[in-house]
Amino acid sequence: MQFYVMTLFPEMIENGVNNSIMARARAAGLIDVTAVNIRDYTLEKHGRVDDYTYGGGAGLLMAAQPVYDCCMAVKEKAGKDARVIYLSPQGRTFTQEIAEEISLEEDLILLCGHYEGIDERALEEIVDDEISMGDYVLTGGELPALTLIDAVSRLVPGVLHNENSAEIDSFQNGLLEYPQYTRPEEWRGKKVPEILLSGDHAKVDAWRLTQSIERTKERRPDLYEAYMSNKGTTIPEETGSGKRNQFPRDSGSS
Ligand code: 4GN
Repeated sequence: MQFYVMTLFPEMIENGVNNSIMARARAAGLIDVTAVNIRDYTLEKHGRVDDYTYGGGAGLLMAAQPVYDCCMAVKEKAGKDARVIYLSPQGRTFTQEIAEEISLEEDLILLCGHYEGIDERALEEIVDDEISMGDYVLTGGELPALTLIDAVSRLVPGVLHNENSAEIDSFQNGLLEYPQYTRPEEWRGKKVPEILLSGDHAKVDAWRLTQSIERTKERRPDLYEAYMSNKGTTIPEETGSGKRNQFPRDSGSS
């Protein structure tokens, strides 16, 4: 999967994907991330990309021209139909389900804004989808873009090494993760739950599911309600094509 990121701070993107699992996935050719500097496309003679807003008000806005021209140049490489996602507090809130849907794309273009935002006319021309990481405002869209790239990359087959990964399966059923332990068996007087040492996989699985359900009920009653009301519904099997790891609730529109 190929990500293109339109940004005024390409080094933020480079630094963000050059570590850990994303770096390994890039080296293996499973994903690639290309940061494109919007400033390289400005026609303004001093290299400016920002200007004052019509109607007044504080702060600067990114002008339409460099954003639009940058996007057209990226689409020459990514393909005319590549989906353009703008990261903004006004978008629909990102979820695991959206990550799964996006992971089916071959090429993706992410647009990062700065200052007070981007001229609405450029957004109207190029943006297919607007996504928010949550109800808070940041100085730029780069950290949300990196968050999206991370969440989507780990769903690309091969990136996590274990195709039917427990990590994938656990949030996939709409429940929070169960508690986990590694050596030593006892630490600061706290013992690892006995059942995890038993070697009885069926019992371990049952214990983990119970823990997940209790924890979800306690910490995320919204997820718990959704889980309980979907208990009788069928979770689609892996078909080898189409949607992977479908989130078993709320798969329609809202
Ligand atoms: C996205 C972008 C928060 C998010 C952002 C979010 C940059 N802040 N919640 N800041 O996903 C005005 C123009 C603010 C771009 C935007």
